[in-house]
Amino acid sequence: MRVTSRAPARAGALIAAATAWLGSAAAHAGSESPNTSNGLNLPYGVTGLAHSIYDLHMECFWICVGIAVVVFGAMIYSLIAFRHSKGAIPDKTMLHSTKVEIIWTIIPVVILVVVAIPAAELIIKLEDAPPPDLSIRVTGYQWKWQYQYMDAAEGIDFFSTLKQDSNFARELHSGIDPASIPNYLLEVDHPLVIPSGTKVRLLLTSDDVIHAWYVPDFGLKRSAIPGFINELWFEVDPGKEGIYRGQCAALCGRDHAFMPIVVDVRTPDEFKKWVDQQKAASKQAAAVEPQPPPTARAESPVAGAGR
Ligand SMILES: [Cu+2]
Repeated sequence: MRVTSRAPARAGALIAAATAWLGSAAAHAGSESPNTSNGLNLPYGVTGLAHSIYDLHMECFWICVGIAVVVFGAMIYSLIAFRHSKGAIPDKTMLHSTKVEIIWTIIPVVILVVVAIPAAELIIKLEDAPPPDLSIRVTGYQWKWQYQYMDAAEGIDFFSTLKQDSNFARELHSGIDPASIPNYLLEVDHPLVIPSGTKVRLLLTSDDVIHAWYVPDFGLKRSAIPGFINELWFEVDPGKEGIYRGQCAALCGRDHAFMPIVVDVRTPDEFKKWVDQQKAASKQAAAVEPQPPPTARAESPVAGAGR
């Protein structure tokens, strides 16, 4: 009696949980950015590399589905058709059969080779960076990112840190409901701005511990390691301008969860305008910046030498 009365309640709870999960996935899909994730599968992404990664992932997925159907199909059919109650007698002719052992070694090897060829091609494509149109040096710190532009945007240099409203809300006993903060823990003060339809190369390093720069919609994740420069490149499809979000993906210390990545993808024209604005603003700031008094400048090398 007990079992039968509890079962529907448990099933109801499971259905409710599944509905809530699907609901959150749908809400995620409908968020403000052109984020291509539906919360259930890999995002299709907005770069050629991300599309290739997605296609390979789906190819492997369908191979796995095919294997599962064949293996479980054979198992379930055998269990039913040759069950003991039907008077089935075990067939011992296949025990230690060399022929069978060769077959079940060769078939998985062929499947692995079929998967390994496109996987190797894709890895080469990921690593083989074409000459970039724009390079940006990215440095990870506990717990923020620094973006230093090169090439046509040379001189633009800023830090990207967690936005203040998220930072206040995350404090213990802050009294602020995190649900009231838009993009809670996924918003920064200064996003990385890049142009679409342009080959962008990031040169990743770190000033303290290992961090990792990860934006799922670009299909990319790479470690930022002190003393090393890692490279990654991408080209966002034209027409896919918008805000893309990611996070540091290497456990880098106490505030690891609080160094999100926000990329603002603009059209090449809008990006050029932004670069001009940034350059004009930094020129203005340099003109206004007070110069240190001459005595302080003369004294500092002496003070440094004495230490
Ligand atoms: Cu980090």
